[in-house]
Amino acid sequence: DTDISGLIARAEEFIRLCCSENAVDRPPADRMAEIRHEIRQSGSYVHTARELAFGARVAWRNSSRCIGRLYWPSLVVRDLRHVRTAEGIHRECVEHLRLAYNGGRIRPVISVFAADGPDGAGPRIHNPQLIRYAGYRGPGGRITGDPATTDLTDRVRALGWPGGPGTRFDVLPLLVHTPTEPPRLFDLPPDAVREVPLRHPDHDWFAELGLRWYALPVISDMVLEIGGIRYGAAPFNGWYMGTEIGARNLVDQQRYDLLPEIADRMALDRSTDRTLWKDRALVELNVAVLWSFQQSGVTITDHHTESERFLRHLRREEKAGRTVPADWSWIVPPVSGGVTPVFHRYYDDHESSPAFLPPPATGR
Ligand code: HEM
Ligand code: NRG
Repeated sequence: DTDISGLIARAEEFIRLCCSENAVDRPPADRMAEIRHEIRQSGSYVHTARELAFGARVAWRNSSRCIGRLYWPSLVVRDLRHVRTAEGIHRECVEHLRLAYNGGRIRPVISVFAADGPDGAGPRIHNPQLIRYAGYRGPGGRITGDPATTDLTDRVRALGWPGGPGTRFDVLPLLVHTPTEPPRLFDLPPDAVREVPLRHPDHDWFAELGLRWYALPVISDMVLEIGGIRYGAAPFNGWYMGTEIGARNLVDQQRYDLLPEIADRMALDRSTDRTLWKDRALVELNVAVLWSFQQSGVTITDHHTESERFLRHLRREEKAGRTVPADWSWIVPPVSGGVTPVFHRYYDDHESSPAFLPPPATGR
């Protein structure tokens, strides 16, 4: 059976990696014999806790789009493979938010729920992140909230979500699907959803815009693949780099599209691109994001610091004899690219395993 031999080959590759980085408790030949036996008996195999923790950390290390990889060895791995019910997943996601937030001193955490098995997919979280704002479709194609989530918002409404208060920043419920239950919705308790109101250190009018963002980016729809085993529900977080919020989420024309409003408050001339009104508004918005998170005591990083750290990461990995796969177009920050050191070089990019894979297109 090609499935079986394919899985054995992926497992072997992974166990070899564990061995070469001293993440094994037993001679790898013994462990492989056990895995082969288990796969032939059941069609799958179960990672040890140590293999899981190492595999999750290496999946982060292999994420070629991530600039934040310096701290990969310290990822906190929550082994929740025994959790299979929608209710259990919701409960542990709420606990994840609390543990990761840690009073504002954010810790990188991953919660790994039950894996896919030989007879089909395991649990899935359909939200792209545990915390996201709703995007409500209104009359005339106008959208209230985050236009990136209109499809998910439609979907949870069709499943019975009554909708939030109707602000631009209503937090969506979790949509959890397990093999044994219909899709289920869960509200997040408000005290688990920490947010930062956005203000500007020099412009009082900025607070009047009523902008905010959530503290924790927890990606929840990617598949963690380790040694041929797929964990379809494995939400993970680090902390934000300011530009993700201040140069993309609040700025992209297909997102909150706020530059015109900010430029008008700054009394900039928008009659021509050549006044650089977009650039000037962009800088002040990014100042506001970084300053507000800092004032609220919530971990955030700026793109200059994070670029330096990433180069440190490259040097450290090369010293350890490893190449660092990296995707230039994702690593270079969306503002001031050329004044960060990550801009001025090329990178190797290649797919490696363990990995975080994009969500399977066939949503259940
Ligand atoms: C992508 C920063 C932690 C895995 C990114 C991006 C940034 C970033 C700026 C690009 C996002 C975008 O342009 O939309 C950071 C920072 C972290 C951190 C500052 C702080 C510790 C983590 C952790 C993991 C991770 C803990 C996994 C365990 C990824 C992956 C992507 C990514 C898989 C690509 C996402 C995609 O394809 O959509 N990260 N990250 N990162 N990061 Fe990190
Ligand atoms: N750009 C997305 C988040 C993507 C991942 N970024 C991180 N990941 N910082 C956004 O919400 O803006 N992380 O695990 O910390």
